Amino acid sequence: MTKIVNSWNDFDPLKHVIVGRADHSCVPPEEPATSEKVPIDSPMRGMWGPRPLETVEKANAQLDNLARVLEERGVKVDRPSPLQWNQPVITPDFRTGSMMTCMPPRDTLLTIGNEIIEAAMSFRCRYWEYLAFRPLLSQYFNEDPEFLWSQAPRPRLSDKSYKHNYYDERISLEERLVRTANKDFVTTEEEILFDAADVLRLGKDLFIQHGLTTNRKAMEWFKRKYPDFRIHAVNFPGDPYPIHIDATFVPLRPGLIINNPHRKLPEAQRKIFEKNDWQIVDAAMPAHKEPPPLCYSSVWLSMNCLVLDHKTVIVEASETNQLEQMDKLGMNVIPIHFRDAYAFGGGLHCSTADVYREGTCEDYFP
Ligand code: ABU
Repeated sequence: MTKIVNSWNDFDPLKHVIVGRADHSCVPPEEPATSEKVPIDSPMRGMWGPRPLETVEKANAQLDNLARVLEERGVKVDRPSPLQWNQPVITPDFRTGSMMTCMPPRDTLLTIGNEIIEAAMSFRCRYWEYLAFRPLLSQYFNEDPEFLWSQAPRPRLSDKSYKHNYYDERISLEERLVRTANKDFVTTEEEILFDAADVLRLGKDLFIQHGLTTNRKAMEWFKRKYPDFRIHAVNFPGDPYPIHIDATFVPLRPGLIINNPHRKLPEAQRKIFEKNDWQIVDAAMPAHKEPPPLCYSSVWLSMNCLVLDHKTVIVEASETNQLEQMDKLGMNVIPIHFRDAYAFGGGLHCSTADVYREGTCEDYFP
């Protein structure tokens, strides 16, 4: 019996990780939560169904390459077991035409110390996504006597969980920004909702983004679940589509974090970092003007890097500005091609979920 699960942050030496798979991925039908994220003039509006096979193969080739690079550096890599995602999701509370994917694992699984929590995600199409990870979690449970396997309260995702007619009209970018600043998002406070990728783990402190995929009730759940932790609700008023914190505020090592310069870090949080002598550096500008086709994420996947230890980081190979900045910040940079995977749910950090990093629960902000 050995210790398999342990991770308290995103920068201590990575020893064991899950890397997603793109097999059978679908563009899901519109639903209250996703129509929110798809811009009204996007070609993805109104279309759904299996993603073109050629794009799935290209994404898988890059995911496999990521797994290979990690293994070459001594990191153990596990892979999920994709379902046939083109099946409908039917519960007593809703019906939607298909599932989505088991990319990216970072949205579904949250590792805090020796615990992995299956998140309470707000997309109906992602309702069963955790099943792709069950064989792995079951194996960890059998092999690691200290592993805590948890699931946040399963949301019902009934109509009560969303504000309806919320974006029926064409909404300008300015209006979206006003709504973000007012913390006015598509989900209601009917039940606990969060994506794991909205949670930034820094030892005893969890910085949780309140946005399109995570609500206030989730913050309250985290406060009660972890009474010895400090839970910080963060809202980035410069982000018109606030979904996941890992292309906004990305720690590289203790004392250093890069910050999306368009997404205005609130003063209250800035003070916490500065008071404890952390350096907050504006991330380099993305090298691309647009995300790849059929991609839900923004060009800021440029900063969605995977930190292997306090000195080593994997960055997308075409993100030349980000590569250069990491080098200047004293990191050894491993560039790998990954843009073909972006459309399947995100960048290098999104596409992985921590199982084991060395290190313990530190208090970085005493
Ligand atoms: N899953 C990260 C996406 C963040 C962004 O679109 O900027």
